[in-house]
Amino acid sequence: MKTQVGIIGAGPAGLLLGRILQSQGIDAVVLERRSRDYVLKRIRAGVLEQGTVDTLREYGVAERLDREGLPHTDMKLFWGGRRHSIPMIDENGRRLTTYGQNKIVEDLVLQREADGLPLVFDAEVEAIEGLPDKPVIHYTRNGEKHALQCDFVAGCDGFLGVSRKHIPDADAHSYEKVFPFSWFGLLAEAKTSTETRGFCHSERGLAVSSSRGPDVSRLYLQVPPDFDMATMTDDQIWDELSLRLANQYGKTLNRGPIVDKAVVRLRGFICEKMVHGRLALAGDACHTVPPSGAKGLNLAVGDVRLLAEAIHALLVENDDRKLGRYTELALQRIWPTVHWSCTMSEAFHIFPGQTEFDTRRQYEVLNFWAYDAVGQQVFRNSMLGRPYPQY
Ligand code: RFL
Repeated sequence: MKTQVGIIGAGPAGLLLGRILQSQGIDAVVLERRSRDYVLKRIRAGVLEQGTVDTLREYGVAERLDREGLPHTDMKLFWGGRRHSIPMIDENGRRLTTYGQNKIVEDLVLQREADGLPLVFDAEVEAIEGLPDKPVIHYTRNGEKHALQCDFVAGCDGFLGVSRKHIPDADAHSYEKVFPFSWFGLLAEAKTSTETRGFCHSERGLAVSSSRGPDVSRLYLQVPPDFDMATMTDDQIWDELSLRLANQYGKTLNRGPIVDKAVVRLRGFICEKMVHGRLALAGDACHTVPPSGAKGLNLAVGDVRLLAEAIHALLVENDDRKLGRYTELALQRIWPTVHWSCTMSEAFHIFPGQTEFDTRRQYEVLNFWAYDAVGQQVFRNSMLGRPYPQY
């Protein structure tokens, strides 16, 4: 088999890249190790920057997002027994929109299938041979081995993927910080009350409540790093959420069946070497952010926009200058965004051995964001996202 661009991974990065390349008349094959059903049901991100929404519109995959996305113009932060609201719309009308990553993935998968373009599920990529110039992707599907010859390979296979391993010295160019706690992510069939929605600093640990639709809540609890979710019943989960998010504010959480649970370790990670010959990384394959900034998906979209332009220049115009600048430009967005996500993590979580002094310092950071004009701008602009770098 042969194609112009072999895309490893059918997450938001790989699928969106496929869509942009299609609009540029470039052929691609998307290979995904998981089943179709698993990919469509995977619950993850949901807070979209305006740039992400605009990009999905630009490439014609925002029809349902425009119908079902929930735009918000402020963000609620809770700490020290009070709720605080920070305006979240800027002078250009940019704001955040909540729309599940699983829906974005589904929209892109359905579009790709409707267009009759190759998207192979259950295809586990094992190696990329022939780098730097003549890449061949080797993958296994239903026990059979396949080889895909490519003019270019895009590694969009997430933090645990294989692509990064094919970048020489990737480890030597990588930076990582692992936080001493995890997030317990929950999806519940329960209406999210506007009175309990927001980011909460609690002495029991962070809690987050957000809405994913009229009758669906997305909730998170800070838990110990080695937390075993089997140790908590659903009633205990709701009790803990209530203690952190509602009780001390005189509010009540709407409860309902919990339909999805996952534990994720918080880490910041950046691999600064994103290109090797005709292989380039995008999205979580080259950076991971703690979810407290709600940035991972949004960063992936920024990478893919740049990468698609570089691939077009290389394959259509035989010009490799954009690819040569891809890493530098992507990093201009990645580092500040990783910094912001880590800053949010540091402000909202209870750290092992935390003292009252540490908590008061966190309150000062939160006060600055909520009540200082400069702080409000820092918070708003960081949440709304940085502009996309241009070649
Ligand atoms: P993904 O989504 O991990 O997709 C990678 C795909 O590659 C496949 N794959 C392979 N395929 C073939 N062969 C192999 N050898 C392969 N190895 C891996 C995988 O099966 C998978 O399908 O990476 P991508 O596309 O870069 O997208 C990144 C985003 O998924 C991620 O950054 C966000 O989900 C992060 N994130 C959030 N981001 C936001 O922008 N806003 C949020 O509110 C937000 N909340 C979150 C989050 C991530 C979370 N978890 C679970 C990590 C909340 C959570 C809890």
